[in-house]
Amino acid sequence: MPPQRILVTGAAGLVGAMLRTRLARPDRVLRLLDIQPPPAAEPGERVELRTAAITDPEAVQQACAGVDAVIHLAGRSREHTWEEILSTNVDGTRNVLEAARRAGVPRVILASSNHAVGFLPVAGAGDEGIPDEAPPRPDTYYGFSKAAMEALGSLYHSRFGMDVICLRIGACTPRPNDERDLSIWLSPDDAGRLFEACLTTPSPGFRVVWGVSRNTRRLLSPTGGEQIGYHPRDDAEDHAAEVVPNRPGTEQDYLGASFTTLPLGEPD
Ligand code: 15L
Repeated sequence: MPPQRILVTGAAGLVGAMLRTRLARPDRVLRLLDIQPPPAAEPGERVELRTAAITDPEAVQQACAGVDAVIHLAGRSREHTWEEILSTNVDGTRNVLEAARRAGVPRVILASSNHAVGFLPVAGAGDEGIPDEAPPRPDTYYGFSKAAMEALGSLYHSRFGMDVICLRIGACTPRPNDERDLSIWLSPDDAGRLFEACLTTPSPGFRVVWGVSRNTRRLLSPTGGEQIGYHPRDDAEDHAAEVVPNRPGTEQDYLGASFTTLPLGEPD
């Protein structure tokens, strides 16, 4: 059997680096693409390194050749100018989906964000948590681009039958940094478990799923994750003594917190 081959865009970024070791399997090749050259392969590591921008459709097309699944992490990860957000996050995502379609890649996992729904009131979470598929309420142009990403994923599923899972990631950092993160943290190990579930769950169709750990101060529903076989183990509460208070004056009534008051279109 040939090895499974997975293209990871944005592989040199924070989440990409976390996944590189955690998604490694003896029968799997990770094709790592980034605009910055990804770090060289370790001895025995089954990786293929590609340096290219997702705004280059030909390079993305070449990167999709012979691939079984795409994990799309690349893009601006915070607020930026409208032009840059449209080019990198919206056109870039469309390039990835279109290249995957042309190459016959059956499954694409899209890194969306809590900021696609950043204007959801935290008070409305209830005991069950905010549902995975809550309608878009972006808090920035960045959040808009994540909502657009989800809509593009839905389009490519409906038109072409591709499996597309959009992960609305909370705060994926080595440790929770501030009080807010105690509700929305996604630990590096749980990120590995989540993306592995996305790769292995049978016939997911189109889904929107929260990307969070098993946090005591739960705000977001665990249901969508459970349905794809994601069983998080980490709890931000274990780090509660180390986090800093939320910055005074930042908006905590909404899920997107400080993003809801950032100047729109100003690089953050
Ligand atoms: C995101 O979507 C960003 O990419 C990340 O930098 C964090 O700001 C995170 O959301 C968050 O909400 O903490």
